[in-house]
Amino acid sequence: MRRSTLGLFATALVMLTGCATIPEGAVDAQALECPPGTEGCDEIRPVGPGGEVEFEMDNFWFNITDGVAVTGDIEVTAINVGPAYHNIEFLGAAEGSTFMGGSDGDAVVGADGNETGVGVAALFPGEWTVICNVPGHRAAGMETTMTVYATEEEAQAAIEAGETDVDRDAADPQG
Ligand SMILES: [Cu+2]
Repeated sequence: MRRSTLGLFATALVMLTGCATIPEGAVDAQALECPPGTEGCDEIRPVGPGGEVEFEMDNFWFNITDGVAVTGDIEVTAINVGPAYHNIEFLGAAEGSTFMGGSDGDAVVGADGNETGVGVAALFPGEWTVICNVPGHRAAGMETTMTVYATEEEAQAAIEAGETDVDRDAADPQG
């Protein structure tokens, strides 16, 4: 099901001519606005309603517990149900995400043990790899995927079909 959806994105991409730097899956994208007096701005950002997604995390797993993501700025709530610090990075998130920097690098949100954090990930439509980038944690199991839908209609169809990411990993969070 996801594969055929991504095929549609690829078809739409053909219409976006003249922008060689647009990422794969960028159905609806716009360049960042250039500050007055500058030139050469070619950063491309996802445009859309975004949405809200909630993750639970612990040593060493993620589970998406609520929400659905549509392209745009997606509010990401990270509920840490364990004792150790973890963060959430979407590999390839666009400019406009709340990149933490420092030792967290391109993570968009982090949370200490039994705390909750909120960040924003700017994502194009597609299936994204989600990791905790604390050294060793990805290899220990903190890697999952999250689907970002191109439109709210697509997201609604996935909800009605019971095909969203919510609780997908709950039965076997270590898996
Ligand atoms: Cu971690």
